[in-house]
Amino acid sequence: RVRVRGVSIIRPIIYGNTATVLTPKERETSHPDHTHKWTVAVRSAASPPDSDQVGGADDISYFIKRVTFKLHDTYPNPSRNVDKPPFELTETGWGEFEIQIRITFVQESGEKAVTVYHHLKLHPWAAVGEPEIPPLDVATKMGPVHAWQYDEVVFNDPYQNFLNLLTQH
Ligand code: SLL
Repeated sequence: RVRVRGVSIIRPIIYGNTATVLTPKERETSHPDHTHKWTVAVRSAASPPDSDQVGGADDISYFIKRVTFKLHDTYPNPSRNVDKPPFELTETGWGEFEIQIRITFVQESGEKAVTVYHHLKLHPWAAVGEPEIPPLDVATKMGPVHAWQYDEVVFNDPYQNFLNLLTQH
């Protein structure tokens, strides 16, 4: 196991969520208190928004082994592991909260897991003078909410075999 000194490999990622107001049809089959459907994800920053993240140039599973999304304690089994791409989780709910996102790298990397935090955003930004949380019918018309954060995973002095793996992609 030899580290290659002086080399840094950077992989751009995004993490965050999209959210929509549940349609009347969706509300029939979900928890009575739930108003929104949302998806939280970790993705390659190089991926097109509609990518399924599997296999293509935007697949991040060659260096990420697992993503753990730690949800609010009001959810059953709040710690959710995703072990293959797409590294995302879809749920319904009524409230915003902080999601802990733990990214575990592949074994060969020899790297410790990293943790980032994302504030789940359900409500669109209100215009000045408008209520902070718009009524659901107004929010529905405004369309999906998107809240994404750009970040970079940096591997310093990577092991030679891991460096090979990284640069083959
Ligand atoms: C708070 N921000 O600090 C709020 C918590 C919790 C949201 C929001 C669903 C839970 C369930 C849900 O939307 N929880 O019914 O499974 O108090």
